[in-house]
Amino acid sequence: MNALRLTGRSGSHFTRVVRIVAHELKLPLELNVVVDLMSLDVKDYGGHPAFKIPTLHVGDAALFGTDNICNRLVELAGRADDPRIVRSGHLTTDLQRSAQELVWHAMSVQVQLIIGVRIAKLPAENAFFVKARLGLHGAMKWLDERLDVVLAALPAPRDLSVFEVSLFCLVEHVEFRPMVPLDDFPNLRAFAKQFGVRESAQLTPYRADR
Ligand SMILES: N[C@@H](CCC(=O)N[C@@H](CS)C(=O)NCC(=O)O)C(=O)O
Repeated sequence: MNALRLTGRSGSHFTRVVRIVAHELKLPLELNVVVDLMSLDVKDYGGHPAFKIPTLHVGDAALFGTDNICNRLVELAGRADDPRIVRSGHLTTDLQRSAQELVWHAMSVQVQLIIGVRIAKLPAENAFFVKARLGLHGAMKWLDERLDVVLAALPAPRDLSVFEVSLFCLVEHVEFRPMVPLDDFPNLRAFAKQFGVRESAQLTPYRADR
């Protein structure tokens, strides 16, 4: 199979979710790097009209949204009916669904803080960012306190769950771009350490693209 193309960045946690899932599914994926996140040219984002990454390119089509892309990769790998691949839509309890929502939310807050404070140099003490950072901490604390129950309720045996991949990418990203103290979340830390031994995780470390 020809390599699929993904527009993204090595330092982007949403991009990494897709890269890990592709690797776990044994789908070759080539990364087209967005060099300047402040670019206002849609072409630089692989055609994403909202200037976001990642974008997956399948033939002439472009697919937006990390969760959508994960679903598409599972289809492309011919494993859409495989119960060992647990996608976000397979979560059955309110607790699991809330957990997945908080992971996506926390990842989005990190993006707000990076674009707003780190790149656009807006004041970190602005009420918008103060609330965002507190919300990020709250979401991660919630996840930390319930992690065991959420993981125990995931379908098993499984090869992969999008929940675990996204949680891993979130936790390691907080280490890469510190915004809240990771020491406050010992269970998330332990989980990331365990997940991080996977080849797919080792092959996709966060780094700044030049
Ligand atoms: N809902 C999108 C969110 C993607 C997202 O926020 N990506 C970040 C990079 S990790 C981004 O595009 N940042 C640039 C910006 O927001 O201007 C998805 O699921 O793919």
